[in-house]
Amino acid sequence: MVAQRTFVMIKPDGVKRHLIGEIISRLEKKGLNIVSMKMLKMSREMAERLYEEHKGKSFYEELVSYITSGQVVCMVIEGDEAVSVLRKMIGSTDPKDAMPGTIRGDFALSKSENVIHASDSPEKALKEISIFFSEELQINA
Ligand code: FUP
Repeated sequence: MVAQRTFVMIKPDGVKRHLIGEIISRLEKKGLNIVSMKMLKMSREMAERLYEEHKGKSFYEELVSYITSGQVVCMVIEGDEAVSVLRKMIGSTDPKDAMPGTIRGDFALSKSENVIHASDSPEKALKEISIFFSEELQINA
């Protein structure tokens, strides 16, 4: 087993809808470890770094405005193949396509307000952890 770290964030709609406990419970029951966790309101700068790849797209301004609109819960999650395991657990970007049993499949309907974010590659996990946490938490990502 190679422990891997990934970045997971409960988005403003997930926090407002009181889904923090439900989501953390699923991660813990899966056997993943929470290495670090914090609640904060993202600055515009943080949002621009997180969603750098989407700059210039039609939904970019709406995305940045939404993600900075309220508190988020940021986590560093560790486990065997944590990056791909988390991607499977959160489900497809558009919750209308997400399978029942996934977090987006069970709790969301809107593509722009889809409850949760998780890094889509080990490289992105490294980058995204560095936006929110100190560097020593990036190991093994
Ligand atoms: P994901 O990695 O599943 O979060 O998806 P993306 O990185 O492709 O998109 C990041 C966020 O942009 C999504 F969570 C929601 C938002 N988005 C839109 O609002 N409209 C789109 O057409 C695509 C993405």
